[in-house]
Amino acid sequence: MSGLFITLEGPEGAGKSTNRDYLAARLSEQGIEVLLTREPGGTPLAERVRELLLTPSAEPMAADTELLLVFAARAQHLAEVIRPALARGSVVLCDRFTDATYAYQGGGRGLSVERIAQLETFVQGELRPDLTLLFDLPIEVGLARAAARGRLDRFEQEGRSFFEAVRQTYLERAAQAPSRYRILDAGQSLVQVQSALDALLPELLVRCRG
Ligand code: Z5A
Repeated sequence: MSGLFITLEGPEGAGKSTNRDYLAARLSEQGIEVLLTREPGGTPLAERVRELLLTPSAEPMAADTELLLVFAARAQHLAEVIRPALARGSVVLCDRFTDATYAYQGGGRGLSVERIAQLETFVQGELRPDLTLLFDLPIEVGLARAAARGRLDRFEQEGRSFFEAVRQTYLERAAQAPSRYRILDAGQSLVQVQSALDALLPELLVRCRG
């Protein structure tokens, strides 16, 4: 595979989508072919799985069901979108990927890391992100941004301890593999976050062209 796989991660309301679009515009200005996508989702079938995962329901979803749905959507997304784009040499900017599974299903739900790692290998083989931008911010700031948008999805209805575990898992994973992660302070104003992204741009351009 000759493209570059960049993921954006972080807790609720961290600004991943907003900054994914900003980064895509900066890269496109430099003549880089960028494919924007997201998880769960990214294909019609995977978007239907996303609906199942995010829509609150009277029937509680078992944690293992949630984990398998996340990886089912990912298998489709990889086959239909991500692997073909990387094979074409594109830069793929993906809003959440398997780090989110470790953070939400592992940290948040308490599922075994070994089980998640087995599914990761089963679904992805050797494929891992080349670079992950972690948008980190205090939980209350992100939840306030999410709440300002109105109706909360199934995950956003969780309690504070769930989101603290999500945030800690992200930070621990970044500390374990610092060469893959760049941590951005997403609690700052949007202008400040985007100027931190601008500072990363020269490195990103080298890697995109590499
Ligand atoms: N999930 C999972 O459990 N396991 C998995 O493996 C995967 C996902 C892949 C859907 O993800 C859910 O799926 C997610 C985890 C679970 N949990 N939830 N909910 P999602 O990415 O679609 O959902 P999200 O994290 O809730 O997205 P979000 O809240 O839209 O966050 P965001 O993309 O990081 O933020 P945003 O949309 O760019 O910005 C949110 C608002 O804040 C918006 O009004 C912005 O204008 C504003 N904003 C952004 N940045 C700033 C700054 N710096 N200052 C002030 N305001 C800002």
